[in-house]
Amino acid sequence: MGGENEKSGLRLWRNARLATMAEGAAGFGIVEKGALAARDGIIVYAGPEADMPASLGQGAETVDCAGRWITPGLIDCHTHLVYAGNRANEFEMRLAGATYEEVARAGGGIVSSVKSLRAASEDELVAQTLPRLDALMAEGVTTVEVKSGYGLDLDNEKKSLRAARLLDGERKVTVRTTCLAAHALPPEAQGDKDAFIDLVAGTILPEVAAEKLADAVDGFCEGIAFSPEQIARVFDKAKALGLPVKLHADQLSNLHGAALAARYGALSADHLEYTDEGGAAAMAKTGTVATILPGAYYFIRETKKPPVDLFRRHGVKMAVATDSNPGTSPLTSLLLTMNMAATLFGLTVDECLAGVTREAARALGLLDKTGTLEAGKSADLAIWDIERPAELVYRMGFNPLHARIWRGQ
Ligand code: DI6
Ligand code: FE
Repeated sequence: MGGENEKSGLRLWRNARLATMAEGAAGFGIVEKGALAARDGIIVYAGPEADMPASLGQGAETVDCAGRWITPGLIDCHTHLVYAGNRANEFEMRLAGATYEEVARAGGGIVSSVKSLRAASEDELVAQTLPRLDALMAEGVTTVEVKSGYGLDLDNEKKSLRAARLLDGERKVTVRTTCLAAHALPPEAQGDKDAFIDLVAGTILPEVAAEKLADAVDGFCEGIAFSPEQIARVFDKAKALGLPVKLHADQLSNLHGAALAARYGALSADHLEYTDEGGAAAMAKTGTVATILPGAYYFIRETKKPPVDLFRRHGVKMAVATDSNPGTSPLTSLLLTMNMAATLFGLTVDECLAGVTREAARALGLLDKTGTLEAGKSADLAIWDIERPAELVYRMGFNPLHARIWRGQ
């Protein structure tokens, strides 16, 4: 693959089966005998090879896909990928009977990751994060969202977000950053949640916005974290700064976080195990995506499932993500995540695949740029050695990726 060909800008993948995942297309938007052409990293054609304009075939650097499947590059729209160390010790505590909330209240949990992150330099954070990013990318991920939330003071939140911003200089992948300063109460706040929210809304968010370190703002609305009123103050500031919001909502109890997120026109509300019908209806009204995170459900042995049927009935779109984090979801496989979403929550194969492509793009506000195989979008592709799309959801611990293409390369 010569540099000259790449400079000519036109690339063609032919003899492929496409799952375009285009909105409204039935059953994955399948195109048998398909072809996809991209110019300068942007898709200019995706459809039947027989219908492709002849001009696109001429002078293009051409790849014969030998009947392999092409899907949109996968998108992990909810991760806490930047952290230091790990919490295998807490895993052992939980195996001995402690719950996630008990571990958190005993000074473990998020706060122990805060200690480790504060002690790490920006370079160390990047170095510790890259293997996790590589694991995601090895399964065809071309876009990943990365949250802060283990810094919990101005300098360390900024350090986390800067580390996240550095990742896409190190790898061929799109990184979107989210400021999750309202994740947990740091020890120095001495129990004063309102004062900490003052710091988040008054200092951290404005500085992060001024330095353009975050693409969105998130919060953790939960008994062990922040109340709906406190989150509302964070969201008011985010809106004033022009940043879209998303929320960790109703994960361990129903504080009506889904409805709160919807009220602010959030891109997504995430987790949602305890969300009720009012929450689902509110999300439908504002087009807030429900991000389903089966890794956390599995790992903390939650038993309450997110109300998938309510989301379907109300027409709420569902994304599926790893929630990759050291405490509740040390998971760096979107393929396994899809299997969990299907096996644990009953998502269909179509819903799983849409959840890690089109709907994940929607949850990041990127649907106009990626997430489906359609002209005008970035040529972010995953090419698979499979016979049918269901294999991507069906297998556990096997990676059939043949090639990963990011922005046409
Ligand atoms: N919910 C989660 O599952 C993660 N954060 C959150 O708000 C847990 C993060 C951690 O335990 O480190
Ligand atoms: Fe999370």
